[in-house]
Amino acid sequence: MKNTKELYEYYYSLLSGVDERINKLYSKEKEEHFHRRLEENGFSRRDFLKWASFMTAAMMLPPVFESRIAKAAAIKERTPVIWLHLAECTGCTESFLRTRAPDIATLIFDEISLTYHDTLMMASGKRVEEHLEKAIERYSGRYICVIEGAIPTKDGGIYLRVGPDGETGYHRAKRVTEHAKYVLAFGTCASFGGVQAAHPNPTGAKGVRKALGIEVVNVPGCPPNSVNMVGTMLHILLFDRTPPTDLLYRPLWAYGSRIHDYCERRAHFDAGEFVEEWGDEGAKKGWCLYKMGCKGPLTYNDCSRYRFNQGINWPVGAGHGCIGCSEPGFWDTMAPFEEPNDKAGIRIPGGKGVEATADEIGTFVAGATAAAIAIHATGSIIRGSTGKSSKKEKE
Ligand code: FSX
Ligand code: SF4
Ligand code: F3S
Repeated sequence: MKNTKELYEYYYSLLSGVDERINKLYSKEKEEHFHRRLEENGFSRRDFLKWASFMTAAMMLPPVFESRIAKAAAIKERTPVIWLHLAECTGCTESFLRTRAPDIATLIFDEISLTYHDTLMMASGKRVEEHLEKAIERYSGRYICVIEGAIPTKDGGIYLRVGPDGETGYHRAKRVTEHAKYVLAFGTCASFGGVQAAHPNPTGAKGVRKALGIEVVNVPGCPPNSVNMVGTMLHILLFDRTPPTDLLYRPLWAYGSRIHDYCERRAHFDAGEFVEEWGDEGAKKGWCLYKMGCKGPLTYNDCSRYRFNQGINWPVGAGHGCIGCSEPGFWDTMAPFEEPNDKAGIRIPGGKGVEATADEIGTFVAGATAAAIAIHATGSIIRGSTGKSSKKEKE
């Protein structure tokens, strides 16, 4: 957003949009049915409101949205989701299944109907293919397509074949996204290619946007935390539009600040207290992991705020530096992951290397992240959210 007026107009349009949808969809029976299901699953109305309030804050929406999100989540339309797995490890689905309030989010997604999910479906083989065909035909132009995994593009995409007919991942992704209303790339692989695209990238793996030349909302991370996936999906379900993104097409509410900005070890960074060796006194005291290779100052993501596995822990909390897994090309550009940053080619100026003071490091980091920050500065002149994300775009 360029200024307060634009921000106001943006929120106002979201608000009137959601009010209009609530008015159109509202029925007492639907709402009661939803609350009955919550109760049956052991959740009180208060638990649900707490969840709605958490998601509102996570999506960086003003508190005026809380009650609307609660209402809209309870009476939402059924929106089919077709969820494909391409070249990846399935860690993104694993992370998604461990949502913060698993059963509330799961309940909501149950109700929106996950029509096709490669991993979670019981059926296999030909039956699955038929099911996919039917889903595409029946919900054409209405479904959300979620893609996990990169798309190998070299030699006609032969390095990834899926299903009983050996269809290439490229072909499958193309035909499913062609009829989707929104396309979401969950994980760094689907967003930017991920590990498959690491040098020398023998299969020509690319992120979905680049491989297919279509509009996609990227939700990177290897894996992304569940709040980012659930929030992005919720945003589309509730507002019928994609959230504003940065220039890498990542939702700004989730990727608008750095890991370093909200890190629980940040006070130690500022005080110049660093872990110097694995297992040393500093490590035991929870000091900053910058000298052990932490890429938190270079990485835009919100793991330091929301963590993983229902908010239990996250990489830096567990004692390892952030490896920058939500940034494009992180396998190549952020490695080596566990070496002090000067060995990773992230050098502190003035020849002081790791002996530099926190201030000097801070100044350097600010310089080193200038490019990334520029992406955000420009990106936050918000790439407007859209009501349709699958239309072709020029690469
Ligand atoms: Fe990639 Fe996701 Fe890393 Fe794994 O599906 S982002 S390898 S956690 O599983 O795509
Ligand atoms: Fe946290 Fe890493 Fe920043 Fe240190 S460098 S404060 S561990 S994000
Ligand atoms: Fe990835 Fe760093 Fe979060 S490594 S999981 S972006 S803390």
